[in-house]
Amino acid sequence: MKLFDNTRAPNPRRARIFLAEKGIEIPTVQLSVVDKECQTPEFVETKNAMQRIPVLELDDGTCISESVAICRYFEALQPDPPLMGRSPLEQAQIEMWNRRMELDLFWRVTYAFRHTSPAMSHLQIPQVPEWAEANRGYLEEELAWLDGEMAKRPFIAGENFSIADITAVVAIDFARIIGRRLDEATPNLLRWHGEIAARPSYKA
Ligand SMILES: N[C@@H](CCC(=O)N[C@@H](CS)C(=O)NCC(=O)O)C(=O)O
Repeated sequence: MKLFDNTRAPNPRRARIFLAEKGIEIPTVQLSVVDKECQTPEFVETKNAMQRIPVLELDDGTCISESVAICRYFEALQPDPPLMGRSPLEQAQIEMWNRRMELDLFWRVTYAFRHTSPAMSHLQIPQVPEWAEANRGYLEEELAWLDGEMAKRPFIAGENFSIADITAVVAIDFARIIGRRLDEATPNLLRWHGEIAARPSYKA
């Protein structure tokens, strides 16, 4: 199998960190997002009609896209260490937190970036700067709220590292591209980020 990837793009990084936590190594094929290599007829026809990476291609040619679906596949193939929960309750809680991190954090940053960056103007059509600005505001609210949550527990979804930490750390790192870095205003998030960044998988 192989992973269609880009080392600078945030969604593929989610899959790479997940794989690193599992100790799984697979070959990657690097595609350029800005050069529209996810939009070639061959890619759209045979890899992902949604024109997005990451994509996992299995040895029989089956392709799985969507970061979480790729993670789910590896979680089922290799349950240890568990990153998506074991008990029904853990699974539901991690799912809840991962969705929150994706919808209310990751996508806020993505919209703020894609709707203002000149580098994205040929990919994000139309760009709506007001939508970017609105998402910057929502992002600030989300970071303040999440800081309060992280005063209560070590990891995003509870006592253990999970896919929700991966989504959150990738989103927060991605926010640098819009000039937003964590600071002392969110000390609990800073503590959490420092611990996540110390894990070997962070460099994946
Ligand atoms: N929901 C998808 C989103 C994937 C996505 O947006 N990937 C970006 C790279 S971070 C991409 O391929 N963009 C290509 C483009 O905009 O043309 C997932 O979770 O995998």
